[in-house]
Amino acid sequence: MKRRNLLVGLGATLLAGCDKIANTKAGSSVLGAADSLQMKAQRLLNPSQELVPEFSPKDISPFFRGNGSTDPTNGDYPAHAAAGFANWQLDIRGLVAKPMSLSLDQIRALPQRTQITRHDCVEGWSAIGQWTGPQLKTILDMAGLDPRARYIVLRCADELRGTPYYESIDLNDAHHPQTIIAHMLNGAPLPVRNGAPLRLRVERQLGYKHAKYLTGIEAVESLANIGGGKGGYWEDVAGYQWYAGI
Ligand SMILES: Nc1nc2c(c(=O)[nH]1)N[C@H]1C(S)=C(S)[C@@H](COP(=O)(O)O)O[C@H]1N2
Ligand SMILES: [Mo]
Repeated sequence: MKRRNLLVGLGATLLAGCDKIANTKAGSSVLGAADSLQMKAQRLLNPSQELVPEFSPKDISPFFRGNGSTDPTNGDYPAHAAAGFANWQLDIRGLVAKPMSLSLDQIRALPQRTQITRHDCVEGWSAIGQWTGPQLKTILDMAGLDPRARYIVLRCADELRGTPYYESIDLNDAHHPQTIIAHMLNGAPLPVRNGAPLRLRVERQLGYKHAKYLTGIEAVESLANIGGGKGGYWEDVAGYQWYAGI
């Protein structure tokens, strides 16, 4: 409990500083939104985009453990891993004006964000890691969200008990400044254990929302036709809550 209080206290101190940045960014992105589709999509969002605590390099966990799938053996994944993920593509599809498929080079060429955050898994462990990648918002802005879009579905390459892993978040989390498509952990390409070559970081949510081995990002109006209709693998098979905010 002592450690927890310390972390909460530290978080509050950091937030005071980070808020200013968040406000500036939100302000400038609203002013810069010339595209009317974007404007309509953004009006649906909760304006509060406070940042979660970020830590310093000395806080980074010496080992960021893997959980769930840690070495996918299904489909093309082993061949991609053997090729160093040189031919990996991330598809942006669904309710977007311009569906697209991005290579890792294209993803690395976008503006990048690096953040040191704490990951909390419902199974009772936490780890602090430094993640780098473009904001999901940058990619969604490139593709142009349709005003009907209400959720972003994350499609993954791995399977658990024969079912591909999937997750979903609302547009508020999708546009949050700390929601990134990470391709690096602690300054190196993502290890296979932690979701190589791409994984979601959605820092206001519990571990199972942070989809690894990303192959697709799909904008949808409803989650009814995704998997069992509850919005994610664990939501569908084990009744985990869809909104896993922390
Ligand atoms: N594709 C995919 N993403 C996933 C999982 C998984 O099994 N497959 N497990 C989830 C769970 S429960 C947690 S806690 C984190 C673990 O991330 P890590 O392996 O980097 O620790 O990934 C999440 N994302
Ligand atoms: Mo987890």
